[in-house]
Amino acid sequence: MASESHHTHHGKAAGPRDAKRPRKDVTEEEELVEGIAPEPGVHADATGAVELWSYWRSSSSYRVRIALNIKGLTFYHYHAVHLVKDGGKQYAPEYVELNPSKEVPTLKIDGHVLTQSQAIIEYLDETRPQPCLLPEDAYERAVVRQLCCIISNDMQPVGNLRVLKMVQSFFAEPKEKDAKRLEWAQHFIKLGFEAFEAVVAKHAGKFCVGDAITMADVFLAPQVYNALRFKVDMSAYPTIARIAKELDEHPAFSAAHPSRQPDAEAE
Ligand SMILES: N[C@@H](CCC(=O)N[C@@H](CS)C(=O)NCC(=O)O)C(=O)O
Repeated sequence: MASESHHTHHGKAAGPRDAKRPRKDVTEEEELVEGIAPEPGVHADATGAVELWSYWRSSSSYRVRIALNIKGLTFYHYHAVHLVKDGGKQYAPEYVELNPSKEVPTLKIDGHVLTQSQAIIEYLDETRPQPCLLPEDAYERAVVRQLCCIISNDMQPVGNLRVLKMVQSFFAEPKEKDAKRLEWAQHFIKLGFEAFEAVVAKHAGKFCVGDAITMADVFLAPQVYNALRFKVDMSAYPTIARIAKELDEHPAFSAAHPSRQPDAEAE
């Protein structure tokens, strides 16, 4: 099995929305995930179920979970893809058919299978425009995308699991493997956050670009979670730290937090 199936819902009582979910995946393993309450009348997906393949600690999956919550798409099947167990379930042939990059996340929505978190989030924003994750002004949109690129092009790829594993493979001693992995991860997080801080300091209001949540915030929160995992001192990035604290308290972000996912493990 490439993934373990869970489903997400927000109330104990079965409501009309529950009736829309296909029942085939509902097993004893199902778990209740507390999220934000959806707006009355908002349906997860007009054409059927929304399904997310995710790993609790994956920052790219975390981005998509936040975006789904912001869009009120809080009822979806959660398929846990364990990136470490048995060499990584992302390599299982049935999963690779869904996601040829052998990565999470993958989202099934509107009858489409989508991969690449930024493409997924932009699809959600284009098909469900409210609340909007990209500003109306073209320059502000460019700034939002610039911030997203710092995270998704410059930072996350070099800190990805497969890259960290490769770094470790160059060293023989377990202690050295761990030390070099940490050094590598911290180096690129710091480099990226220095750039992000310089840009965001010029554009931030309550959030990264002005006072409304944008895609830049959706990308930032998971990257800060990742930085904290790698013990990066966030006091060097005061604007980022302030916004991250603000985002932590937002229900769409807190419900998407790794610790609140069905496949969360003790840290
Ligand atoms: N550009 C991709 C990156 C996805 C990605 O790297 N996912 C990581 C977890 S955050 C992964 O699945 N890594 C598995 C591996 O390295 O084997 C996206 O934005 O969706």
